[in-house]
Amino acid sequence: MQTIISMSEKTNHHILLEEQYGAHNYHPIPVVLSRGKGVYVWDVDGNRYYDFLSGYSALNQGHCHSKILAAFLEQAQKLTLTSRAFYNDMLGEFEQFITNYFGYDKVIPMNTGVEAVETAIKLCRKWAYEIKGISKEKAKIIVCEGNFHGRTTTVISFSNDPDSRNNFGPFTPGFEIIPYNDIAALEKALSDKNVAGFLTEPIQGEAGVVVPEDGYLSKAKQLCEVYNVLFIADEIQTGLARSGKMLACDHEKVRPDILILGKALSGGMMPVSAVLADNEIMMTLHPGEHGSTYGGNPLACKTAMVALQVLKDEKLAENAETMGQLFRNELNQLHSDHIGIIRGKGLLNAIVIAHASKNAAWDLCLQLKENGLLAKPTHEDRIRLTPPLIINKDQIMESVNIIGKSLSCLD
Ligand code: IF1
Repeated sequence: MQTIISMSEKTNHHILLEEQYGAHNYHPIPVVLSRGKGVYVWDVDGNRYYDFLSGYSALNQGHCHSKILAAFLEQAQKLTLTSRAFYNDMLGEFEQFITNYFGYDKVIPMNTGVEAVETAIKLCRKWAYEIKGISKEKAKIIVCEGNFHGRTTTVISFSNDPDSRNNFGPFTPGFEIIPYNDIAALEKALSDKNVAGFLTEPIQGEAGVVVPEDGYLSKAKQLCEVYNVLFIADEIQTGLARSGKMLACDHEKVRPDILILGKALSGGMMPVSAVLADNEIMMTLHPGEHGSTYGGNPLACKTAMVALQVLKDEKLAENAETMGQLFRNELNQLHSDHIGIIRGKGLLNAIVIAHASKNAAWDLCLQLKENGLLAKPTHEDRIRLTPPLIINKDQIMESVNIIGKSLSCLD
């Protein structure tokens, strides 16, 4: 059993419990958190940190947002789950709220992000056979290299990340991988009459915040219209104000045919995801053809409506835009030889470490932790930096100081 050294007794205790009794499918930064509020989290010894991971963008509204928490607690004492065997007084309200909020005819409420991605894939295939007229079992969905859409067997079937795929086969057919940010490759792939959809992240998160060139999304959408293919946007990580607009697709005024949301849809309270589309697509689904035990539960619906309202009331997209620009500018002002690339949109950013040794990003994250900021590498040389969208100027400046001070560990 691994012995954790130079950790407090409390920290060591919790880490060893996970070591002993939990599967080892993660390699966390060695810190044990016990409280969160706004942009901050505290560990079991009372040390405070800036949270620059934000639950992988599930905490856009900040930890334990008072209004979202109040709604959650109020509903939790009334009615949490009915299943879809019966109606309840929250689901219809939520469906009306979120379809008006994003401008679609209908929504399918789900729980985790990957369930919403799976739902979008099933919807796309149903539409392909029953509306577009593709031959049965022939529907193909185009995806991009470097994609991350979740970890179910079908979704990893179209991943090109060996860690996500190795020894999990056999895989689900019906997907073609093309290079990201490559319009020519997309047009070539779309010439296949069996193509039903193009599934993409507007900004690739796990790949290390890869922002496509301006115009990529709008040209991709136009091509999908020409070839009668559904443009499916996975905005689970990029959406809900993270990129400086309500949706990352909004930067190019692109309206996806199928919009996938998750993570911050509940403000970090519980898993809530959703798939939005218009009637031509949605009405291909009939009773008994898709569902989920917790999908659309009253607790999720109430929580999500308040979480969405907070994004607008607190102008979090605008704040993400201005604080993101400040953050990238201040990082540039560090003029550190260790920072190769700074990239991102809004408060979805990453740094790529120059001349990174094997553990450079990990070592930097350990130093950041010692200096009061939590982040985690996405790869050996890059670190995603995604604080809650409520962060203010002073907190950005203090965080950049912490990053600047910590970079010296790479000297
Ligand atoms: C882990 C990554 C981020 C997502 C996009 C769908 C999903 C995710 C664009 C699935 C989930 C999470 C999963 C979590 C870590 C985190 C992650 F590192 F895995 F890739 F954010 F980049 N589409 N991303 O980012 O949503 O089913 O998890 O609710 O699996 O370690 P989920």
